[in-house]
Amino acid sequence: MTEVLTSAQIDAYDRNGCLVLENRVPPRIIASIRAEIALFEDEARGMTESGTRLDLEDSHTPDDPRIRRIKLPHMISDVVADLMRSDHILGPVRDLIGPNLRLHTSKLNMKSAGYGAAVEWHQDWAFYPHTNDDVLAVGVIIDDMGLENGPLKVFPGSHKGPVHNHHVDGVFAGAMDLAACGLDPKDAIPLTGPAGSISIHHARIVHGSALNTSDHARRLLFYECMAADAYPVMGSMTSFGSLEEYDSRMLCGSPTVEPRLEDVPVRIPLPQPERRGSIYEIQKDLKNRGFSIYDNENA
Ligand SMILES: O=C(O)CCC(=O)C(=O)O
Repeated sequence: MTEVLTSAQIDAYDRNGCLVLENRVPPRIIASIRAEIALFEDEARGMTESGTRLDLEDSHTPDDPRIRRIKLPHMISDVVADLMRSDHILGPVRDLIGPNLRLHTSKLNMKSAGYGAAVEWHQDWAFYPHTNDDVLAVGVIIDDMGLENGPLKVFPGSHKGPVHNHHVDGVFAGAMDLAACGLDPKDAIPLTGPAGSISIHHARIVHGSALNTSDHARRLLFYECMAADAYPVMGSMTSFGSLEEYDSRMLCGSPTVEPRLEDVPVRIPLPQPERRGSIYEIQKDLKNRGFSIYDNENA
């Protein structure tokens, strides 16, 4: 018995490591999230550097505010927190990885019209390996996501492959060199859909997205979560101070202190680069960039 997904959708997720569910979040919730974003845009005016709530584009100035990411939006926006705990999000996730779910993190990637930053190719799993790979990210599409505005792109089936090298000169750089990993960007597919759709991608799938050079925004709200019995491997970028704090991240079902151990490939994201912070900062140390050499058409 499933709540939302058909067996064909579950098979497709298993095979490809990704899914798009169109029109999953009601328009009134999307409208409320857009209204919240406008408040954060006001907050960014006058800021000179990224802070605990907002990650700013390199081209940001206090007079021309440019937000790259709203950090941990579920902690600073009730509408984002309520959506996270709703069946709109948790229904399909329970169908894929079971009834006991824990939040890893949330983030709202802004990718604004004309300049929104690229995210280099990577596997989330390279940042936070766990004892099993029932770990995924739900992306809530806030603006229509098409080929032109830097959609999330994935390599279908790559979630069943290796965890690729995300190090440069022996330091974790949060991104992979596609050519060195034997992958051709032409094999990546875009996860497009109208606002209110959700994408789901497996933590091991190779993915990334190009600059948004179009004239309309591409805002994507991520909830990253895992089965409650997936525990971070030591050295993972998942941190938790105490079991109580870890269990406060339960989204539904029951926590456990018995991790499920599966035969999954792991590379530890250590040593960490001196430049800490968001994925955008960590990826600055890359030598070979995927998205400066491939445009939206062929990336
Ligand atoms: O916003 C995107 O297009 C990709 C984001 C992503 O993969 C990440 O933040 O880890």
